[in-house]
Amino acid sequence: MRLEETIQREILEQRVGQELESLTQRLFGKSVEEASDKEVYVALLYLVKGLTDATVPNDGEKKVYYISAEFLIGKLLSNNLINLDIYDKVEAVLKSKGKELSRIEELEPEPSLGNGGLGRLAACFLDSIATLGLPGEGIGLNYHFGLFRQVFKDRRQSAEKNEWIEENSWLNRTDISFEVCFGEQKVVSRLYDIDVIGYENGVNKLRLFDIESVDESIVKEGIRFDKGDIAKNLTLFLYPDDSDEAGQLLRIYQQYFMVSNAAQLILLEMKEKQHDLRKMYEHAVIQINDTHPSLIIPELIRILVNDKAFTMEEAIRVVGKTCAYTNHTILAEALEKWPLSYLEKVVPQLVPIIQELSDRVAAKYSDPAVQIIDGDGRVCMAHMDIHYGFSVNGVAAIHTEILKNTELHAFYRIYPEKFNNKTNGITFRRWLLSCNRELAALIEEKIGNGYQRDAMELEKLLAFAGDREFLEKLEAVKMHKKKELAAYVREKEGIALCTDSVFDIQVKRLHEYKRQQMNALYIIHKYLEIKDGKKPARPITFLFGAKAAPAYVIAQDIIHLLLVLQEIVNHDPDVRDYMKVVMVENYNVSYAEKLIPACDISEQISLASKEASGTGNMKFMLNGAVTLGTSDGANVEIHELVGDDNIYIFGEKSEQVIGHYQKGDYVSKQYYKKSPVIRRAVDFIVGPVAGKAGHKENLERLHRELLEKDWFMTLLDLEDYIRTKDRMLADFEDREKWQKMMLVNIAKAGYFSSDRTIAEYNRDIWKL
Ligand code: 26V
Repeated sequence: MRLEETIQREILEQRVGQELESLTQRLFGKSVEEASDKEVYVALLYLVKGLTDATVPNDGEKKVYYISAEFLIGKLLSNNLINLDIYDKVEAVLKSKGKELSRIEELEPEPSLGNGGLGRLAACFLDSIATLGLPGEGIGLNYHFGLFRQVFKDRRQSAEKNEWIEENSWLNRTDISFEVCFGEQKVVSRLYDIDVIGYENGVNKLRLFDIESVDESIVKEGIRFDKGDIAKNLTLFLYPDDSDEAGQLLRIYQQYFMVSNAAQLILLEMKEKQHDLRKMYEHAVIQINDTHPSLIIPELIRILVNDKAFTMEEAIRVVGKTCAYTNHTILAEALEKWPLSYLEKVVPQLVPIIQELSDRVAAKYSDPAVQIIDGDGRVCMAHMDIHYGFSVNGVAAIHTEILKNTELHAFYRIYPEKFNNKTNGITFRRWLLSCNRELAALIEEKIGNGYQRDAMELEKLLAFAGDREFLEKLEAVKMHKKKELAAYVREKEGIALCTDSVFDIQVKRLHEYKRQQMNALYIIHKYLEIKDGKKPARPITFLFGAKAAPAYVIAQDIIHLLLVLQEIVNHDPDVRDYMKVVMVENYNVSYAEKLIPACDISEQISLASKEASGTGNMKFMLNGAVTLGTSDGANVEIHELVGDDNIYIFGEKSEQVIGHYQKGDYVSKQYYKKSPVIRRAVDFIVGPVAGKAGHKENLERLHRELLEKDWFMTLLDLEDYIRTKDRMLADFEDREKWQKMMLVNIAKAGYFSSDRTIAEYNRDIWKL
């Protein structure tokens, strides 16, 4: 057996070598040795595409269509090589020809087709759907520039376009094309596919719609462009600034373009397979990822009634049995409500359908909380999904409970059977096997490779909690990843990190509810302590990565504060040997893959009740970081799994926080007045030291916000946060204790595999 395996591997390696050689010859007339890294990258792209073509597509009687405005897929080369099980072979072949796979991977541009958690989740789900061999595909948009590329200028964020589509890319142009009508105006779409390769399994597709008339040259400096000309701008950017009417209209144009294409594609497949449309739900299930694709419901109903001779009742029944909705946030400002007048302008053909759906609800229920069209004439997209879909799910246990008991309580009373929870997950292929090959190898050495198929097998690691040698090796891997990150940060940001310091990391979208500003106040507190002569036992490195919506003013101010602190702390001779602050530029999936394996302290400090789930928290845990977090989102489930001794939980609980909102009794100034520690940290923002490094306008506005509003209650938990983080830093000095915590966190991460999440979606909702 062993000999057979070795021979097989040698044959494959030889074949990979020959294939690659013939590709570089055919494409560039060069041998692999002669080809440039970029040319080798292109050859690898073709190699993977060839192997994918030879892989069996996952097919079946029923298929899931995961419709989403975002698929934050990240770079694909190394992930695809891993899923095809040829990573090591390719690496070995390249090495023998003087090439470094890791350097070649750097040359792949990262598609930025998502903002954060929601889009990344969709990408993890595609990986798991393919790996579990389920028939399913993602449907979304092919944004030419995606989300903006973040650049820091004068300690502020500015936005540039992110060009990711090259002549040779993972996109495959298809011959599928549809007409999409916006009232009188018609545009023609074009479908591009990206193959999604399952781990040692079949292949599925991510289907991205585009229009050929898009004109990239209309983008002026930064990401500015004429929002009016949709034939030219429709798929240029992801979520263009929607702070004004033109931006909001463009978003509706994008959403309708996405769902009109999706509906036409699904109906085309139904026709090709000769399925009975009246039993559509036996062959198709549509998962609506947040409310961005919600117009699929009225659109399908419209087509069935107008073109397929359905009665309204029949259409509502069939569509209702086909569509399921996932909620990803309880933030009121994030729940989409489009003015009926905007819909009238963009998609007048849908308005009578939406009106009808709304009237039917109004005739049955008088409660204003469950109406589809509200008193201000706005269409509540989530409400349409809940009334006219068959499933509503939250993304972590606590989140689903809050939906049922508070935010969507009125709906839960009408349709208790529709509500269900699906705790999020992450793909271990990307977030362990690919980004931390050293840790994966160490785990395999101890418990074999069964965990790669069944993540729960990671629990076998618990047996080694007393194994000194293993714990030391775990620590050695962490140190190795810290050194790699330090080298990268030095190159990218020009900042030298001390790898013996504690790496404390908060990376995620910038939002007040995530409370990066609370972390900043801790940094100020530490800085002032050091200035007072109180030195920490070991230097601390604070790392941040975050993009902020361009129109979100306070978020911009928080970024400014972090960059100001970076300047002050890293240049103060009294302090810089004890702490460093780094806000990395243009945080994205690729940067996450470098930061997460190197982390000691994982910051998950959202205001309790506000973070639906979080998925970064899971990635950090899997890579042996210890969580410092509130009882929010999936932190609650992490806490239950690892137990009190292996996590640091602080702050008020969600019931208390919800109570504060209901009573309106949180007054930030009271906390400021009561505590000299808080006062000193907060006032530093407008003091002379910060004033010298930063802009008065940003700093004063942020200071005012914290004292006069602080809607996300930063000061509520600040003192507890400082105490808990200090305790954590002290515990870091007990290396054996810390190593054991690392081990327990890795061992208990199996539950957060997206394979488990997808198996649950399939068991309870999709039934494929
Ligand atoms: C959207 C918006 C839109 C405009 C105003 C500000 C704002 C704030 C938040 C959002 C959230 C969009 C939905 C989203 O990304 N939710 C994230 O979904 C993840 C996957 O389920 C989950 O882990 C995160 O907790 C949740 O924030």
